[in-house]
Amino acid sequence: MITLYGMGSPNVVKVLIALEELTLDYQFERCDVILGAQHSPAFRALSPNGKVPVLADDDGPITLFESGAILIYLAEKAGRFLPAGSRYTVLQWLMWQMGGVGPMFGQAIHFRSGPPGSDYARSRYRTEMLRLVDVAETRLGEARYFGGDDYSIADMAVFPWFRTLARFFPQAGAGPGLTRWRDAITARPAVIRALGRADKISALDAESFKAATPDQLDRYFGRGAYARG
Ligand SMILES: N[C@@H](CCC(=O)N[C@@H](CS)C(=O)NCC(=O)O)C(=O)O
Repeated sequence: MITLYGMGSPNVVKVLIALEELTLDYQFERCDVILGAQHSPAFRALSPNGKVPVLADDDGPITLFESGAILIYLAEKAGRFLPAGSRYTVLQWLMWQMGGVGPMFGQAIHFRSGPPGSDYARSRYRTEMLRLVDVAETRLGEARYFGGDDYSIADMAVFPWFRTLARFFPQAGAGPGLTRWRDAITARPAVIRALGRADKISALDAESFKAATPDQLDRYFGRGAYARG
């Protein structure tokens, strides 16, 4: 049995999409990162990095953190979505997502409306986010999917971040290439199932945000008593 530990965030949604696409048997275990569950010894035993997603597969057995590594593992396990003929192109775009899109979109969203005094950070991350959006638009103007002709784990990695981006920056990512690509992926039955599940998990995350104490929020955001340096 496969267990996915996570929340409703884009890095977890990537793995939900992969599991649904591959029709693998899995269970989902919510880790309430807003209230601090990722700091428990039990979770740290699964992931020394203390972040989600984490995937545990009894077959192996293996326990993995980092969504990109998890996607590669699942694709190789099932023999799908990482075609031999475009393997390195797919991995290139997957790494582009992991090293660029995820961290930069995340920061652009975090700083979009503050905190006060963060004009420099807001402009810096927004600028890099928009540059990455342009790179994606150019790629999808020349290829059907990030890896080329075939839908792959690179698309599964990038898609949830553009979905999240659209909520906060509706004008970004509205070009013809990205729109065609996003519409094609949104229509996939496995993606519909994954997003349905993700939305229910996100509703629980939203409740945790409301229930969180100021101290729990400070810890989650690495600020106040938890700021270092
Ligand atoms: N590069 C990692 C990023 C993981 C990550 O940042 N996870 C966030 C949720 S999307 C998290 O667990 N945050 C909790 C925390 O930072 O304490 C991946 O793609 O798996």
